[in-house]
Amino acid sequence: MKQAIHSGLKNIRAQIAPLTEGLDLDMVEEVRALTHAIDTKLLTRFSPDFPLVAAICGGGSSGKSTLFNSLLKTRVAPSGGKAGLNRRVLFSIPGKGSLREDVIRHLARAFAADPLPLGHQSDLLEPGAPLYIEDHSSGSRPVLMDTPDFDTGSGGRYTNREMAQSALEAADIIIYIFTNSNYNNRDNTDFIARVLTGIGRRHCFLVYRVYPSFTAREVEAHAMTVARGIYGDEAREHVLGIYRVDEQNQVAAGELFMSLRPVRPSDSEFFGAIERLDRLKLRSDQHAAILKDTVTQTRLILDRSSQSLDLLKLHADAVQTVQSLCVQQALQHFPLDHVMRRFAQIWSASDPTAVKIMRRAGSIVEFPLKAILGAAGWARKQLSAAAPPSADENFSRAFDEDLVTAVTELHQQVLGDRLSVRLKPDDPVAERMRQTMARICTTADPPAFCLPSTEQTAGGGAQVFEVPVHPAMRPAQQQLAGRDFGAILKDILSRKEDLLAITGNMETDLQALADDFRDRMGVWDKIGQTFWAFLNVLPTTLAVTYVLSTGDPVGAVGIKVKLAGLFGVKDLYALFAIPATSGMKKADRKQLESMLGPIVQTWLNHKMRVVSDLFSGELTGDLIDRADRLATEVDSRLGELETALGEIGFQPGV
Ligand SMILES: Nc1nc2c(ncn2[C@@H]2O[C@H](COP(=O)(O)OP(=O)(O)OP(=O)(O)O)[C@@H](O)[C@H]2O)c(=O)[nH]1
Ligand SMILES: [Mg+2]
Repeated sequence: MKQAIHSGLKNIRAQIAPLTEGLDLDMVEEVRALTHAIDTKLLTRFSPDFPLVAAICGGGSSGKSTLFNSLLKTRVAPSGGKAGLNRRVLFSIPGKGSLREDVIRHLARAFAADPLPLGHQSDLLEPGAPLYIEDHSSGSRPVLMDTPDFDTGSGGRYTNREMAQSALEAADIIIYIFTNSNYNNRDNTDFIARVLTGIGRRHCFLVYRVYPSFTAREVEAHAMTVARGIYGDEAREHVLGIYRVDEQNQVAAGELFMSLRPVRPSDSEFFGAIERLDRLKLRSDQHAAILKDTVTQTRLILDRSSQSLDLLKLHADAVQTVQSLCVQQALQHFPLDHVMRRFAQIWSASDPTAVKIMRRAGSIVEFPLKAILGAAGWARKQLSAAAPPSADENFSRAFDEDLVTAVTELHQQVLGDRLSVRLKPDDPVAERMRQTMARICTTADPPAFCLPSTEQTAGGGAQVFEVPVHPAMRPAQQQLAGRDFGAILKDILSRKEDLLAITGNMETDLQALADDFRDRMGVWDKIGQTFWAFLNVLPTTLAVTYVLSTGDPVGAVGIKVKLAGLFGVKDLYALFAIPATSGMKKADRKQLESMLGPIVQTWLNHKMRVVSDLFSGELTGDLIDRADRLATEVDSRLGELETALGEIGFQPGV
């Protein structure tokens, strides 16, 4: 085998199981079969004179042990009695010395247990490691295997299937023996088909134990039913020979060995046929077939894994998005008094002296703001730190409600089977989700949400994405579910003061904002005066009427300030109700907007971050961290697998 292929296979072997386990992919059997084939069929390099391995298999009491004995002209394998007699595999191992050691080592890989020499016949009646006898005949007979049946059992469980499966997997060719009572048993042929044709199809001899009265035509017809059951349309290419064993009482009595007769004119005498098998050709054909199937199967697992990775990213994206929507919900009400007052203090502290004097005289506030203010003295009052108590109380209550609602919603969503993400169709997150879903839904095995009915359009033109929880994230979910929600809520509410505080960082940003405004205005122009007046009139008129909205606001007397949201959720607006009587001019309104925007944005940037960090810490952080780590790991494994397939350089279907 070429070095590159060998290294590619080793890499596939190393990556495939951790990849699918990490993603909790429902492909356990496929992965097992693949790694088993790589281990036992591809990575094992044996000498060219290594014998073929032929498994005699079939249903219970079909005559497997009798055939094994007949081929070897011995009576070591126990036969007769109840069906399901043999509980373990018996090998005939040819030769002596190094070849025998080679064979044993190779067979051990297939069975995960070293074959032991057969001590007593009755050992075969107990489950355990495979046993072997030595075959000292001359000629190049394959290693023969007498195997346990695969159809006895009760309650839907087959007693010996696992052992029978390992035997079939270890074989290069199969000798399938059947009787008139089980030749059309689909369950049996399905089983063989699954094991035999899963990775690297293998050829077979068919042996029909039949009444002497059956014609050759009948025997061939029944045998072809079996062949089609195993190989489907390719039956003829894979059947090496069809033989009949006529029922004979002397055989049952142990007086005679079975004798096999070719059924079709093209079939040659059985013993000669198995000795003459072109070992090298069979093995190299089989090797190529296994390699091809390995590549196809790896590609399939890789595709399913990358679909699952998309689902994982979609899930993590949905959690982040729901969280950012909940953060907005928690910040729906803005403590405008508080922030504006602080900003006004910062602003006035940096006033030039001349302005300070004039302001005290109350002469710089112009109409219509003068009318709203009522008296110039009002402005001075606003510069004291005390807030009007009623506004603060209102705000505090609204903030509590918002916070509890947001935390409850986030908690419920993150713990559910699916997340409902409600977005406007032109939202960039919606676009991203649509793209990911489209990619997932065009794969061979699309998940349930690809059904058109699950993409709903909700009221207000919003679109609801139903995003399922990724199976690999269940443990993180369960961990969160195990925590006391009341305690989480209490914890979050206890941080309320921190959430509302104007922290050092925000202070710095507000200061920078004030400097920026001043730079743009110049020291002593009319805009500057109006600006200052606005700053002071705003808290009383707008305090708790601020609403954060993702919708396009309608309303004649509102001021709408467009803001940047979190995680790209767009169309975020702060809405301020302006008293209809204020008689504000369009130009004033424009200016008010340009002033409010940056202040609200500064507050929002800080608070979104703080609330978001709090929600991450209490609710979503672990899940998102795990999803991120897994996604990184899976990405790298997928890359390794692509490289490995490139090294093998074998295109499926070629
Ligand atoms: N009459 C007759 N009986 C046979 C013939 N071949 C096998 N038998 C009998 O069929 C029964 C089952 O044979 P076994 O060789 O033990 O069958 P097996 O497939 O190994 O059975 P398990 O190991 O139990 O799965 C025994 O009683 C055999 O003597 C035959 O050619 N003619
Ligand atoms: Mg048997």
